[in-house]
Amino acid sequence: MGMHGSKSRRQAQVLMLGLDESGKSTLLYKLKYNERVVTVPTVGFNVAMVETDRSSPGLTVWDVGGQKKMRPHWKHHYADTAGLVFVVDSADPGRLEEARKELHWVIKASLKGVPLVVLSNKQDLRGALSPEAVCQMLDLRRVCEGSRPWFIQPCSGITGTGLEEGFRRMVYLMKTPLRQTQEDIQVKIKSKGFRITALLCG
Ligand SMILES: Nc1nc2c(ncn2[C@@H]2O[C@H](COP(=O)(O)OP(=O)(O)OP(=O)(O)O)[C@@H](O)[C@H]2O)c(=O)[nH]1
Ligand SMILES: [Mg+2]
Repeated sequence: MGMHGSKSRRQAQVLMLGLDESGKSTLLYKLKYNERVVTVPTVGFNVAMVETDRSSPGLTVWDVGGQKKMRPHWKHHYADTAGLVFVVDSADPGRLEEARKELHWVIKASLKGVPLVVLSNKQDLRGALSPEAVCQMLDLRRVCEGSRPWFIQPCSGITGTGLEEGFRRMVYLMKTPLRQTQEDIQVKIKSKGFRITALLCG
């Protein structure tokens, strides 16, 4: 799947949320341009079209600022959202409870049934929590169980590792009925040289 610029393809809207500093803008630039950029906190949003394989819609990814003062604006982006990407800083466990609250707030209030991909970002940093640990701290299984397809993907917005996989997974979840994804339970993914197990759907 080439994650490059797109012109006249069908588009599906993907909303990318997460706390400030989780790395949303960094990873979007890396995915789209394969460039490392010096970011500033996003006030408002960035938007980028990300191409997928020919049989799938392209993705229009909305990266909305995550600072506290920006979070009340998240809801203005819910309409027409076909997929939610929630980014967390896996190397900052002290903020995972705040991330959990914000994520639960978003998906309990709205975006019913919309597929969720959690990007367990900053895996390049020493001491980054594994996706399984992040999954537990976000209480993902319980909050998504039976109601939405979901996946947690380890990644790094700096090295680019795991980014295409995460968005490819989003395309898969958008195209696949919930029942089928529930059967597709254990997906082996590689992280930091170890085989780890990520759970697909609750
Ligand atoms: N080591 C490391 N640093 C990262 C990674 N992703 C982002 N960063 C750094 O984290 C900081 C915040 O990144 P941003 O992309 O601006 O974060 P953001 O989520 O867009 O923040 P807001 O726009 O305020 O919501 C920057 O200093 C990035 O260089 C990563 O995967 N690894
Ligand atoms: Mg940003």
